[in-house]
Amino acid sequence: TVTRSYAAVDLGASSGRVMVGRVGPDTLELTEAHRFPNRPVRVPEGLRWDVLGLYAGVLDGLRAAGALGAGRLDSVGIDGWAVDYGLLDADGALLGNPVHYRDARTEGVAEKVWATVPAPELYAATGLQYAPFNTLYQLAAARDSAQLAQARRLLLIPDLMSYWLTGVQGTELTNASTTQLIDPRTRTWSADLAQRLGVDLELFAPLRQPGDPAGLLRPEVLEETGLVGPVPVTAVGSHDTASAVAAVPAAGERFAYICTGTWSLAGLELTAPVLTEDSRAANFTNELGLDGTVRYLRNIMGLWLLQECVRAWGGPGLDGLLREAAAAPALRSVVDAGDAAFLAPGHMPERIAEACRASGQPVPRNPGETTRCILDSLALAHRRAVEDAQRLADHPVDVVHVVGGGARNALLCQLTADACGLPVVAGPAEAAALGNVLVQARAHGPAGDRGALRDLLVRTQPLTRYTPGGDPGRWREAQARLTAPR
Ligand code: LFR
Repeated sequence: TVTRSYAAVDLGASSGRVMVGRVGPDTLELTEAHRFPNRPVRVPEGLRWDVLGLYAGVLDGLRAAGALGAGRLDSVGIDGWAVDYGLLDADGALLGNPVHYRDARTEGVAEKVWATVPAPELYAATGLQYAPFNTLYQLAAARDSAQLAQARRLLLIPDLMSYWLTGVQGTELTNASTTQLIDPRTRTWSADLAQRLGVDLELFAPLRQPGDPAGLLRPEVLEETGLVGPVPVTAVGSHDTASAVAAVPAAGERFAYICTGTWSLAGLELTAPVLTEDSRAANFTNELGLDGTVRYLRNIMGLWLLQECVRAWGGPGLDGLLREAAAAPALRSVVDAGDAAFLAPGHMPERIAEACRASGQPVPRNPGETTRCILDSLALAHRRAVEDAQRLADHPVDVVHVVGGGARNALLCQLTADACGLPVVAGPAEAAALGNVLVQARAHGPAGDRGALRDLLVRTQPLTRYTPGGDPGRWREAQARLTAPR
């Protein structure tokens, strides 16, 4: 039997990594080849991504990935965070540093867009939740900029990396669905919407599906990385959340998932979008997934709240904080982890304290208590999202899968099980990289449906089960503190 090697480039908001996945009929092994920081940079014009640094990290990673297997790779796939993009001029050169989705430029922009296309109509046409950073609002914010006037092409970040590696341009569908310019029923551009909002769809390179070929590594890239050509690049679910959902080790359909990391993305995998007014009011999104699926989910601030506190506290170790949090009083104070007030970087402990004060709850007294407040609040937000999704989509579940970095956080997983009143299956932590690898493996090996991919995960990945416990009434009471009129 053959075992093949695939490199998964997975770009997160705080770090990038290149993993090598070895896949055979009964094997799925992931090895980290290289990890590098992704640090947003604040310049006078705002918050920007260091996209050249990121690309350099990708090249270093591919070199390290090759070194693990004598320079040979069967394919490379790239996934990353959504919505952000680079603009290219008529020569194909990058125009400026891509803007960070946490930049303030989109403040107040949505209202202007809604004056042309009212929010309910926008939701009915795209199924996308309201988030200030959706590409559509970013483009509206940039409307009169010199840069956009000069731009001939827009590439989402993973597509930009892919272009630099291969010279070939494309727009991968799962990530394209986060632009708010795709109709989730037809799974293609909404020309009508684009026209009404003055977005030139010619800016976008042709759509490609997960599994499609996306070019070959350029000779210069082979030389720089020491890889032996030809090495194909394969489109994967290039939205990291799409790759992570592809790696949820579920059996059957009655499951919810929570992809945890900088964000918590909590919801369901569906076969058709939910475009009702109730769904809009609950701010659920219909992003596109593999094989005609819809990722019906809600964005929750996630471990960003903790990452930002840790940064403010000067970087204490996570283990110590989690021990103190486990010993701290439970559900003493909770905040609304979906609140956009937590979106921007900076002063996170103060902002959490302020939210506790404003809702008449005790202010956490130390980092341990603040950490407990964050984890309780995340579990509470997970509970709400899992409950709301089941009701709005009329799709009941028996289990919650926690994948991504938070799957390693035992306290968060147990609290999530307790809050949801459902068993939690935690793992894999590297779900995005695994989903990336599996889609490549499917494109280059024997075909398998999503069920077969998930079955391989269940057979090969270590998973941890958490049984719900405690008094469910306490979570209802905590939720009421956030929703009570004051
Ligand atoms: C997670 C993620 C989310 C998206 C946010 C911004 O990494 O991709 O799915 O809403 O980042 O792009």
